[in-house]
Amino acid sequence: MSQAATMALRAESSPVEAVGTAVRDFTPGPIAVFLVHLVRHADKPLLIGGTTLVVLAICAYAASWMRRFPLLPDLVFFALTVVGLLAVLRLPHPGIGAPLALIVGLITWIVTLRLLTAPLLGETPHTAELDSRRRDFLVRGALVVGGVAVVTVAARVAGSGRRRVEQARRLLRLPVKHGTVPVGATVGVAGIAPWRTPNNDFYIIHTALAPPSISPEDWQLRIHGMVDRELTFSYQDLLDRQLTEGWVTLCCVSNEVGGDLIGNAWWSGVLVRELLAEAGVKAGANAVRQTSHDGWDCGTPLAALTDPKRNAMLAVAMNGQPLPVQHGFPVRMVVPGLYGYVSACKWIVDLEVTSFDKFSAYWTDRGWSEKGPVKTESRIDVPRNGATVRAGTLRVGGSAWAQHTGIEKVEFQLDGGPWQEAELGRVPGADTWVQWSGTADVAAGEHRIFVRATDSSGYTQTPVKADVVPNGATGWHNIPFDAK
Ligand SMILES: Nc1nc2c(c(=O)[nH]1)N[C@H]1C(S)=C(S)[C@@H](COP(=O)(O)O)O[C@H]1N2
Ligand SMILES: [Mo]
Repeated sequence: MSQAATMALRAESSPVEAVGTAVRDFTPGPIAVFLVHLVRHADKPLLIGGTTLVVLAICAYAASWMRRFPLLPDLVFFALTVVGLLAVLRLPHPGIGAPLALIVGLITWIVTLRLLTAPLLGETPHTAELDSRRRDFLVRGALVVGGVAVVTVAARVAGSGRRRVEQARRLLRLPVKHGTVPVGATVGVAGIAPWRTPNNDFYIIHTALAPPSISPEDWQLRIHGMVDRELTFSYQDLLDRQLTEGWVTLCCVSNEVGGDLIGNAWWSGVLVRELLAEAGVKAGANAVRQTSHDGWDCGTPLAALTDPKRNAMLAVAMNGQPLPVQHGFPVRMVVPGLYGYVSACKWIVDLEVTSFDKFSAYWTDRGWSEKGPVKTESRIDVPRNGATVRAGTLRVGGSAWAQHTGIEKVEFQLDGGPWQEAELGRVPGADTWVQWSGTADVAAGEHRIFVRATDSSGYTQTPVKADVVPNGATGWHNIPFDAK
């Protein structure tokens, strides 16, 4: 009921989400990492579903004691409401909707429980009377179920803040290009991840249980801290400026060797270095703390944002579309060459110019490194892990990346034989991934293929395996396959 009321009231986040968030925040670092990074998309359904189940179980249990302690369910639910309120109030933007929804939920619970159980309570009846009491109970039960259904439908019809923001997003017409995939970027081996990642396939990583709903007209970015003058920008302020556009590959520090937490898109936005220059960065600063509307934060080296050769931008569009809500609508940061957890703040609202010794950010508090430059990596996309292929000449291929350094060479190796140099797709700069392809002769039987990349600094990927914690996995991606 609280959930339904949340929808009706267009609240930002529901009480269940708030409790889920609190559970997440009070979970020790390694377990939080497990939830957010390893369970990936499933962590939110798990937390929200888990919280709902626990609440339902507690309510059911309390109700089963009602005959003996008539006030117990009310007390228990009151306690749950207080927990919910505390959880909601510790959110960065609690709003009025969620607390209201909790109170609606409390009243609903008390009323429905009385309504439902009235026929069952009281003196133990004679068998004749029992039937009519049961019927009465069933009728009341049906009424409650019907009531909940009506309210839920009404809440949906009333619409949510989320849908309003989705609508505002759809109506936006931004002066941006769609980006044309450069000729030669694709090496033409079926099965390699597309060079441009469509928005719908782009990996999603964030700690928010529900992405914040921010209308462009409500959005503001504040730049403050070690600056000569504090500045505030509206969405329109950004659009009124000269927009920068370009291809940048974004990847996640928790991408395992061979993993798919990586995507390449055409981004459009405003260069942060221009905004920082207008604010006037004071001597002694070396970091920028970026904070999102939902309170997540990350620390980025100031130099990466002010470097005239690195186009760090406040992006408003992705592949020619206004940013999808999941990817940070209306504005997010994109910094070539840094892992997302130290740079790619979505739903960004605050830039504080500061120094690394003065703060620590969300993931650094949980055991990840303060600095997160992207590590040079490569991946085999074809053949697939464990595939069965036809014996003879085999086309192999995949992707390699060393954002902002550039990929110089990719080599593959079959069954411990010599390393063979792969052909590379042509890319417009150093900030994107590169497709690679090659040809191998395979006899019938079991095989294993390895890949390794060398970047433009001359570094060749190490075979030494490292875990994703604290600053990115290393090792050579390799997969087994069969030829017949
Ligand atoms: N507000 C917010 N921004 C965030 C995060 C987050 O949890 N909250 N996660 C970061 C991480 S770890 C990564 S890898 C990228 C992922 O961006 P994407 O979901 O658009 O692919 O967003 C970054 N920005
Ligand atoms: Mo990430």
